[in-house]
Amino acid sequence: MTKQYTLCMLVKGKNILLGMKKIGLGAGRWNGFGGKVEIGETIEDAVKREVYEEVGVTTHEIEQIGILEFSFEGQEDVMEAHIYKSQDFTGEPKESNEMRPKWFDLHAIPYSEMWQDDIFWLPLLLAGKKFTGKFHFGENDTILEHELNEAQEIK
Ligand code: 6U4
Repeated sequence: MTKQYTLCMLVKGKNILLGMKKIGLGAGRWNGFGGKVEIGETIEDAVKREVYEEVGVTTHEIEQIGILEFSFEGQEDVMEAHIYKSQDFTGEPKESNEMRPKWFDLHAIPYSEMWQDDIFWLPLLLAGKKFTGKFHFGENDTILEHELNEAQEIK
């Protein structure tokens, strides 16, 4: 089954706000903010809710950048991650039970402590490009196969 998730990258000037995931999927890695889309909620509402819940920041404008499918060897469920960017948000980033936030210079993004797919698509997002793709993971969340394409618009 395909389940919908959100993932939002918060960018201000030359910096990006990432969160060290403390629990659950991707724990121990720096990540954007997001989670499952709940029943009865639009994807945009889910992005805004998760960003607020995880880091205490209110997003005013969000832009859809891509859709990525994440799958894992031996698991039927596919994560359909809706990737967003926001450069217009307010509020002081605050640690939550899920995330410990930290600002990073755009030239010092900690890719070696992030999901392995991020180095493929985050540079595109930061360059103002849109994309769709698929990443299939094996043991230790290592990429076994992937495909990534730039897109004019995301439907
Ligand atoms: P629960 O446990 O129901 O509260 P929820 O907080 O809704 O879960 P969570 O945090 O487990 O969901 O969602 C996973 C988050 O991790 C989403 O924002 C998507 C993100 N994510 C998953 N796989 C990823 C990957 N390969 N690369 C990446 N982010 C990923 O950059």
